[in-house]
Amino acid sequence: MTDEKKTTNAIGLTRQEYQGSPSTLCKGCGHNAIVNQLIQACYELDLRPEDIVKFSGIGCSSKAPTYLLRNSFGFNGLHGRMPSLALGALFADRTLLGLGMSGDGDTASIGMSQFKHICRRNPPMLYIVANNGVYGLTKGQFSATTEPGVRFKRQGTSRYQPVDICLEALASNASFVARSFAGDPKQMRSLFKAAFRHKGIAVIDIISPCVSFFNFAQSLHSYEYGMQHEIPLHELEFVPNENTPLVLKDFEKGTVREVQLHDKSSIRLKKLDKDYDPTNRWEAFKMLQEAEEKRLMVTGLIYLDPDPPLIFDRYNLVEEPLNRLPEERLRPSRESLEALNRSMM
Ligand SMILES: Cc1ncc(C[n+]2csc(CCOP(=O)(O)OP(=O)(O)O)c2C)c(N)n1
Ligand code: SF4
Ligand SMILES: [Mg+2]
Repeated sequence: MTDEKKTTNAIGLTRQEYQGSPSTLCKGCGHNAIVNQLIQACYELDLRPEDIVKFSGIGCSSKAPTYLLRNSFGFNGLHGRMPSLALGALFADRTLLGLGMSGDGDTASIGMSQFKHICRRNPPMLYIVANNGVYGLTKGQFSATTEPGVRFKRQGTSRYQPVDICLEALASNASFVARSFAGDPKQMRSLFKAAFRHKGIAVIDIISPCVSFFNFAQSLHSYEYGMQHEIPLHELEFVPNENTPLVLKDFEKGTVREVQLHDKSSIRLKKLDKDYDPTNRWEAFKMLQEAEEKRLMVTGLIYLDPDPPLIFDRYNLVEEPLNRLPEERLRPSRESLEALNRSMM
């Protein structure tokens, strides 16, 4: 046995035990790089696979949950309908943590309305959009995130302004919004760890090149463009709770900002070029708008509300998960139904 196979984390699991079936995606596909970092983040965070529930829609990106966490529950839904599936399942069992994986077609084309509504509801879930700017599974049609002017072999040219997934998430009140690049494994891993610890939905838009249909050097979704043009907002590090001070620290001599999450773990952000405060929603809008105008690939933690209400906090729910309640406790009594009917007369 190799050392990696023997080494276990704090709950006694090896990295291998976080893997799934072998990938059937193309060699070099960005989605594979995302899966690898998800496996690593879950392993390093000591998450129990049985406490995670995976969701996806349709697309190469939506196949990806099969390649990790073989012992987790998983639901593969209809194209663009992952959010309603996820909300239902997470509402039924609120001991679980959601991991959703979708594509730019699945989220920003057919699934846009569902996406916006799950953002505003804030369930406990990491929602990844593996954004390659193309429909990969159906062999290369342009999607809602393709930049205008690009010529595809068979589909012609995309004519419209692209949808910015981070802007849409922010406008829909998502409580954690980030962008990353499949060619930047360290940043992805830190963001995934922070996202798993976040209280609510964490939307991460990951530029994830499709090497078979849209990896042209001039495309904003290619490896070459990302490698040459990625502009990280900051250097990110996730700090587990035991080392974290209880206050929100500001820049220390203009270099490091620590943003604390609700469980007292934190994200340490090392300033690179400019000061950037990810807890300021207006600053996030402005930054995204400027990046879009100048066609910049800005990555990092874009927005964070460290302690937002979860969807469950807005309902008067019993303590136990709904899926464990016996039928007699789920069924309203005859008297309560009659009272309800009377109240509506
Ligand atoms: C209702 C419906 N419409 C269309 C399709 C065909 N279809 C399957 S995957 C897909 C696009 C997937 O693109 P994306 O979500 O970007 O995933 P990728 O393959 O690029 O990772 C489409 C249009 C479908 N399966 N269901
Ligand atoms: S077609 Fe594109 S998106 Fe699909 S697996 Fe291949 S490289 Fe990845
Ligand atoms: Mg796609």
